[in-house]
Amino acid sequence: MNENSNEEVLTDESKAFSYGLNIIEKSEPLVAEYIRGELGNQRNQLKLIASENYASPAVLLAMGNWFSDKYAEGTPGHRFYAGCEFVDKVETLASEHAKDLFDARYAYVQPHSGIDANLVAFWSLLAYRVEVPFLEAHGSKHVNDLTENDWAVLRKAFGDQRMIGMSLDAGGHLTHGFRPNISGKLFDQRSYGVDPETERVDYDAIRSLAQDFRPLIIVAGYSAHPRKIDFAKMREIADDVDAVLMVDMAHFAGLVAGKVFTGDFDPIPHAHIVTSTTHKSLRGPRGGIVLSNEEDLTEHIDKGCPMVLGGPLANVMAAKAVAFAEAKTESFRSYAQQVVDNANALAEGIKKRGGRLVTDGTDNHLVLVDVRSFGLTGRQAESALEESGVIVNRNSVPFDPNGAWYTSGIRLGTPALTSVGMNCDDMDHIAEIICSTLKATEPLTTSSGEMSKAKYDLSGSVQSENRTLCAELLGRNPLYPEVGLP
Ligand code: DSN
Repeated sequence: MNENSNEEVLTDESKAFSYGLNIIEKSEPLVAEYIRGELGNQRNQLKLIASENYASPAVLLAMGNWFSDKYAEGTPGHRFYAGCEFVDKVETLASEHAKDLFDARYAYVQPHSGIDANLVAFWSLLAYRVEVPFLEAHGSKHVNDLTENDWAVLRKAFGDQRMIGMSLDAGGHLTHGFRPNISGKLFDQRSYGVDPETERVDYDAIRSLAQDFRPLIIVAGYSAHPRKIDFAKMREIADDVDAVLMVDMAHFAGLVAGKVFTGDFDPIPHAHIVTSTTHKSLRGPRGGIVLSNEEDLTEHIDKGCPMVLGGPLANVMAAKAVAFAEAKTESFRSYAQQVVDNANALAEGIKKRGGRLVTDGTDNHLVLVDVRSFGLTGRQAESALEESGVIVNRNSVPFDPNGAWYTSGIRLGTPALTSVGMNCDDMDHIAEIICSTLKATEPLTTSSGEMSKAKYDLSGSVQSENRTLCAELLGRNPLYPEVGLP
């Protein structure tokens, strides 16, 4: 409040979002209502989804403007549309920031998501390793110059390529060659798991799989593995079998940007190509990027649009430029270190209260709890925690007997709660909320007398105490305090 009057002093952020919502309200009031509702929900939930975060007001606002109206297929200076002066500038700025942030020679900032970034990477690798040599062998410069027969042979050659990636139950991602995703329909894929004892990556096993299977591409990266990966070792394995090393750092890009993962654990100096999302630990807008240090690959990556992407979203590239600028600051480095410290504190807090963790701990932003240690499935744990005000997602654990639907684990991540300022003490309180909820949850029996994998009973008193504790934690660490929307 202003000292000399009763008028409330509104921050720029409050004005921007509240005036924006007033304008939206005039066109479709329900949308304004739903946007307000989403903020309300996010403010009332303890968000531990490892792949989510809270982007800054500057990142959010950079997405909502007239850049959204412009078509700009192509690359800066080489567009298929006229009138791209400022799209060129903003794409170049985002790309320069990304190169600087990650110390990469080349950055492509157009992918709309992680799956798109991976598709750009796959097709640029196929162009470089399969199409270019084929065209050279046939004395052609372009696929349009090939005869129908030669084109059929090349199309088949694309489909004959091999890839290896981390298995889904070990924490890999669908886009790393699994059949429900287009990558699994395109590539002949084999996956590597983790060591059954340590649940960590077994580099010797990967080497022997690579030597037997001779893949074109080795994918490293994960969406649910709580440990760092040694990319120098992965590169040695790739070089040994003349494969390309592709790293999908979507989950831990913020830890690379924040210089928590350096040396052998920084993928950029070791991989031929690196892909990422921009919205997870990196805390930018929803989107993807591709980075590389390989000069020979860049012209193929640049063809991502229109090869596999629709027209670039200039508004999102603008928001990426803002997010990369933010990630270059000292405060982002402190944030990234705190994400990891918080994950470690959360892991220790859960262990000391009787929870079993995959790999017995963490050295990144995520913790994978084997909820069989509480007599539950992942599905039961996820729902019981939601009732207590904690948002997590169920996840397979290595060698999971409960399959991908019910699962035996929950995945917890600290990027979002670290963004609102929570620290290691807060993580210990959260570990207590999680463990007391899970201890107070009992699976129900089905009509045939078996233990249900979905139904459960949660003690009402524990649930309501924990909801109060969550509200207190969120009250001390509010989301977007500068945005004064009710
Ligand atoms: N949905 C993201 C995650 O949760 O890891 C990746 O697809």
